Amino acid sequence: MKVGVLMGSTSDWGVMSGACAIFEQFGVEYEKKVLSAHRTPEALEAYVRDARERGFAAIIAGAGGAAHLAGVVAAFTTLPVIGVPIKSRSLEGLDSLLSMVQMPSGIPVATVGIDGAKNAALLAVAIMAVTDKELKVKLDEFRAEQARKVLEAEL
Ligand code: RP5
Repeated sequence: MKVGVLMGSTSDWGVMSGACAIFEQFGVEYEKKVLSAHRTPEALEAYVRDARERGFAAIIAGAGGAAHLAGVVAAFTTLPVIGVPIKSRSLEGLDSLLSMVQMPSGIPVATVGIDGAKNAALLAVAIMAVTDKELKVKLDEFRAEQARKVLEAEL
């Protein structure tokens, strides 16, 4: 199983690369691609429609401004969709967050915080770890290591 990492523009890569770094750390296969809900709607639909058949477990979608990417992805698939609102130039990402988080009932997008690509990837890992025991062990180790760092922190 793999995860799709979509973004609306190459300008989102600086943030979305954080998700890819998590997948590399966990040894999760992923596919990254730039597709836009507005600039390339037909190509986006084609990509998402057969994502389940191509072995995807979840799709992460990062976009900024009028950030409709994750919602449109969710409209075309019943795979779990995780949205990453990207900090925008004009409104600091509040526009991205609000246009992503309030999905109509029945078409969910799990929206993380502004620029929260790392958490989006960790959520995808958690979804896959429900059935993947090896990944569950890695996730537990990740949490334990994180806790250790907090408890050993010196000021
Ligand atoms: C959105 O518009 C993209 O996801 C990006 O966050 C934002 C700006 O895109 P560019 O104008 O930098 O291509 O579609």
